[in-house]
Amino acid sequence: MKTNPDIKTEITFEDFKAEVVNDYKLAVTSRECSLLGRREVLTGKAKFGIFGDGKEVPQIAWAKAFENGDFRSGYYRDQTFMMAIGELTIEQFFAGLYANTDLKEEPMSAGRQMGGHFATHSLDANGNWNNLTQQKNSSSDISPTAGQMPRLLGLAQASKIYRHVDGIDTTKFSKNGNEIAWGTIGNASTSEGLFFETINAAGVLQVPMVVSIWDDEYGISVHAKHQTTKENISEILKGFQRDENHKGYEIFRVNGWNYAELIDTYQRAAQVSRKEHIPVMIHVQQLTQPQGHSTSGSHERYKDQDRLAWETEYDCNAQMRKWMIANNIATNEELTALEKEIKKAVRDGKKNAWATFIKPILAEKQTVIALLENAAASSSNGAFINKLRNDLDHIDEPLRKDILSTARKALRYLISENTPARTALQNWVNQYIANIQPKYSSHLYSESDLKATNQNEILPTYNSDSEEVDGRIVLRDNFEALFNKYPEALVFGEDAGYIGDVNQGLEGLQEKFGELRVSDTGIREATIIGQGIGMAMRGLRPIAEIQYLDYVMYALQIMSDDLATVHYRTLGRQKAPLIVRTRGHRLEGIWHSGSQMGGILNLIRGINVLVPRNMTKAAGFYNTLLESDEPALIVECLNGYRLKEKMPSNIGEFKTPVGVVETLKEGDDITLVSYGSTLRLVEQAAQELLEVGIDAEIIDVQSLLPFDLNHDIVKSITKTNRVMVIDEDVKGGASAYILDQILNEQNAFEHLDSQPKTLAAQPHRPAYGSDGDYFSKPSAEDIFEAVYAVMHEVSPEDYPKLR
Ligand SMILES: Cc1ncc(C[n+]2csc(CCOP(=O)(O)OP(=O)(O)O)c2C)c(N)n1
Ligand SMILES: [Mg+2]
Repeated sequence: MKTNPDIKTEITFEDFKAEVVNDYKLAVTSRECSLLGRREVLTGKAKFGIFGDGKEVPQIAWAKAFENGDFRSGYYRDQTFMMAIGELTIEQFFAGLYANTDLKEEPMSAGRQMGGHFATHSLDANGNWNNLTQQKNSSSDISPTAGQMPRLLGLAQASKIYRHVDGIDTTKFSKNGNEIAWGTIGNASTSEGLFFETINAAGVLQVPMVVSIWDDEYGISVHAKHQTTKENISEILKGFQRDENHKGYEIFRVNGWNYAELIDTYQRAAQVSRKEHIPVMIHVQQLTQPQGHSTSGSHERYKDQDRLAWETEYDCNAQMRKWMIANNIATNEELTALEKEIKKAVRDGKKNAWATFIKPILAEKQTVIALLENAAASSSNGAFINKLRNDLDHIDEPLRKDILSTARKALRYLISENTPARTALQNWVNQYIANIQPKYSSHLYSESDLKATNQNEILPTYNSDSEEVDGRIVLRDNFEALFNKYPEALVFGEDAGYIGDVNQGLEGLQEKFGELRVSDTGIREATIIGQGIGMAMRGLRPIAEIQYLDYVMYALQIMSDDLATVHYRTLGRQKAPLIVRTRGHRLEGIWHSGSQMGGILNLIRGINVLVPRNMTKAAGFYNTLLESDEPALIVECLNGYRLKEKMPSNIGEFKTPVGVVETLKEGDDITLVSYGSTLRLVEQAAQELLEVGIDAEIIDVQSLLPFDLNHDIVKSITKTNRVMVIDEDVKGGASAYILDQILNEQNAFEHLDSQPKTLAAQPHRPAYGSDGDYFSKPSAEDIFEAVYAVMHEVSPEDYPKLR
């Protein structure tokens, strides 16, 4: 069941009628899914439902303009569109509602996302690209309102890059940049900053992006008068309209219940955007929400009688039906018969989806019942186990949780018995967890051959006449080599283009590679990341620069909600191997100290977080990441650009491994663990400690996510039996993360003779100036004294109290 996109060619009235009837069929099918979906939630078969009712007809018009190669970035109302492009069946709709973990049944997310969050597959099961030009593409949805907007910008920008940049292999990604990125957003969500930031940026960039605003006057219960100035988003965005002298947008307005006008509008929008590469806004007004916002509440609570009556009359499906009868496309009787047929088809589809979902679970239940019966028969606690068995047996439609928790509880009754039945149950529980846990936890990172941790180290090489240069020169020359090697690589950010970034790591590269590949952006961190996510999803290799680590905060929401979850939430069927470049650590002042590592680290699981201590290490990370298929945040040391480093002779080739630590100094007394700029202070303190007879070992973490995969830190601790983590972040930040890894993942506890320590900053942000820094973050003296105090505790005679 799809809409026929080919409405531009000459057709007979009979063909036309058939097509309209088919569209109506789609609209009603989608509506029936919504109605039945709500009932499934209310009767407890599904947890939560949010549906596309009231938005059916415009989505069919949109689907007719949507071509192979195009991308959607939308939100939870778009089920009709997904059905109309042939990417969502009735069965799949319900499989999503039930959270079926089988990707074949639930292709949107294998049950990881609640229903209404749509996606297509850009990658095959091995992580290889499908040919995106031969399929209709939907980037995977996220729930935060307007969170789909930044990515939309990048999806559109990719077309511009593909049309204008030479040398890229576009086979799987683009046909001369003809693809449109289509966005959808609810009227209320246009109040979000991300919406305005994206709209402005797309106007500046002039990219083929068509945004539809589904306007039903409400955002849950909150009326447009609380959301939008003048209660009209296209009215207030009028200034974006292009004219003879200025580039800008084409803005359309159309009523969401007017089938014929909708089709015409979407055709015109597509034509102008595809051909001229301009952004378009379609304000689809007068939409309704027949069942209210979601299954969590009813709209009768906040809509008055007049509004409810208006919504019944102007329901887009009802209006389409009326129009079809008025225009002799179908009779009332024909449509009634069709509607009956559709109701049955949806009911049948729902039943099939449920049967498919529950079948394996019922088999698992029977297995456990049998195991429990055996266990009960041979156990002195048989009565208790039988009770568990009977309770499980009474659950007709169990969750996996019911089955597994019953089996685990039964094991407690068998602790002191050594029977084959117990072993069988133990084996089943272990095997079940091994099989089922990945359904919920796999694919946070790449599982393909290209995964970052598969990239082996290649050391930088040096000639006898290798020069000592400023660190930024190593970076710059390395970027130049990379841009030569990868025509699909590009970098963009504030001041990244014309001047070659604030620290000159991209100096001269815009001249060499052009303004599309090395570009300046507006001050808009979230959409800089969005550009990167969208372009990476379409096969390019973007490097998005966030000027300073402190301003990653503006981008953090989208990195956390979107970038970090792409691969996970699609079970590895979409990826965005974006590299985020930033600089931080040990500058001075509340918003220029770049220390908030713990917050970042904990919010972006799914992204590699790399903290190179110098520019050669940093360059090596870029080289590694470009060979991999994973996203990463690389934090360069802000105070390292002018420090001298030897220029490697294999620039662009050497690779810093991900997840591997480096020992910077060997020693026997204590292991000091740190990263980034703080290491220089640790090294200084370690030298001074030698003078009082304390020989510390220093380890550079380099890679916070993933963390020390070889467990080298605990190997060091088996020698020193002491450990201290030193960090410029607040206490409980990155240092707590590192210590948790050392204690819980590496089991360092049994090798420790002293309390494991962390040394971190004051709980406030660092004050300005060198003294502000000295009294806010750990200093070399702080480190010296903290280590000395550990040794004092070990041997007060050898290390008498310092102060
Ligand atoms: C950032 C964020 N804030 C709040 C929510 C909760 N929420 C979900 S949908 C919604 C209303 C959206 O209304 P609108 O954009 O008009 O879309 P509609 O549901 O009406 O189609 C809200 C407040 C959310 N998902 N994300
Ligand atoms: Mg709304």
